[in-house]
Amino acid sequence: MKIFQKLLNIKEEKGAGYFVLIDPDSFPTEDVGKKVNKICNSGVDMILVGGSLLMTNGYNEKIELIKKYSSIPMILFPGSTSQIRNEFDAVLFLSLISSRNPEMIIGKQVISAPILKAMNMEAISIAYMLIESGKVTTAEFMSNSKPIPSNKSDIAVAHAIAAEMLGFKMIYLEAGSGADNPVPNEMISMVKKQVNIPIIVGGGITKPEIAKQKVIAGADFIVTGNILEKEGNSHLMSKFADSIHK
Ligand code: 1GP
Repeated sequence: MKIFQKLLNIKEEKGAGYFVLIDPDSFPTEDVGKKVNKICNSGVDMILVGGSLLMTNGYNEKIELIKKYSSIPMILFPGSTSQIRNEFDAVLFLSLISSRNPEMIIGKQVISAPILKAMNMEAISIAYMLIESGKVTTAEFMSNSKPIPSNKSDIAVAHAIAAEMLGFKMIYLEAGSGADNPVPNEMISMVKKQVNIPIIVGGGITKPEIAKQKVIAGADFIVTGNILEKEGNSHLMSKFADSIHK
């Protein structure tokens, strides 16, 4: 079964799905097994791997190991074309539709699409929107694009309607990794009212109760990354899963 169909099934069965984002820079190679086992035993639906920047060596080895230890799908959340690897079960094929930087909307995609096709890799088209979140995030800086102001839900809604009309499979409302403020509930619910495609919400979600509010507002999938990388926080994972699933 295709990963996109699995995502729809998760949404149907559990009300909403939970993704944990692994930043390959954030842990040493010898910790991969322990980390992945913890994720797979905490009710997480899928693992996302990626990041706007890679600062350490050993990416390829880590991807091989995550795949080896994982019992759930591993999906690429790409920061660049060079992160594409055969081991992934699918790739979130992002177009940064909130940007006016053509490289991030279509340029990178033209370079990576033939590679993904030749690999027979499932590419799930995602209308990716950066939402202003209190400070300049890595995604904003690296993509050289202005985020949508967090109090301008109508702008996000207009982008979302355009994304659905253009045939994107999903929408990703992104506050940016480590954001001070997550995407506002009001913006999520206004987008939800206007489109039928699933909505992923991530960035700055630091508590299970916050994740639950995002789901109540209309998020179909929640992503957490940073918060679980802080020492002693891995126990939060099953709490997040419980608060996201019905
Ligand atoms: C970033 O949405 C993800 O792309 C996760 O963000 O690291 O803040 O949880 P955090």
